[in-house]
Amino acid sequence: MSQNLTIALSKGRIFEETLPLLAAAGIEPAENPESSRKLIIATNHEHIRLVIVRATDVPTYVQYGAADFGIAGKDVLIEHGGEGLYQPLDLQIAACKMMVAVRQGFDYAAASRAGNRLRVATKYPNIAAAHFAKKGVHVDIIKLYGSMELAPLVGLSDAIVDLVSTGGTLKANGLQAVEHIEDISSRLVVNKAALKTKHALLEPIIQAFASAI
Ligand code: PRT
Ligand code: MG
Repeated sequence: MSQNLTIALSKGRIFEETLPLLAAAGIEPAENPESSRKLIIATNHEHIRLVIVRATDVPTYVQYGAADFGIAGKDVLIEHGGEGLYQPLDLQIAACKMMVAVRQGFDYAAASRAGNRLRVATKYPNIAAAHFAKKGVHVDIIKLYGSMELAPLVGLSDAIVDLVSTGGTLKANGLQAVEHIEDISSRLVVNKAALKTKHALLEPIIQAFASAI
């Protein structure tokens, strides 16, 4: 019986930075998801296909076995919890930093003293809560789904917890990074059951990725 492989990827930077890794494993997508509206993309291998999902949904597809493996940011994996996922490789792609940022001129040192209460807007409530708990700072976490940079500008929060790569977005919005939480990059995530049942198919791909990093 010939087995099929399904790979979950998100559009944008992860897809772009994964292409060379796929190429190293001899896998070429038949279409570009940026220009195609298809959510299932064939490859040059009849038994290998890609599914295009939101970055935050990649661990879920892999956890439930709807995809055999995928690529997800460490930010997304920490928030998801990693249940049912084997994480064999840090692919060192889509690198950035999880940071605390505030309005320029805001006295973060005073506002974040142990015992104080800080309002923090973020897409990453688990990461933010763990970070401030470790510092002994009480926080009210406000969950957002995007454009975190706006929150301190309109008085929704004192601070944000967000990803920073060039720093351009913070700067353009009069914000500054004040604390480093975590270095972030993307990981290969494999469904734990598939790792056993499809080992012969998966192993060479994992090896090819590992040597291409
Ligand atoms: O966009 P969508 O809501 O669908 O989902 P997403 O934003 O989670 O997906 P995507 O494709 O934007 O990001 C996928 C993964 O890329 C994330 O999970 C991270 O692991 C990683 N990554 C690397 C980043 C960045 N760098 C990054 N800079 N994800 C987001 N950003 C955003 C950041 O949130 C901020 O708004 O870019 C802005 C800051 O960039 P600079 O360069 O201005 O500092
Ligand atoms: Mg995005």
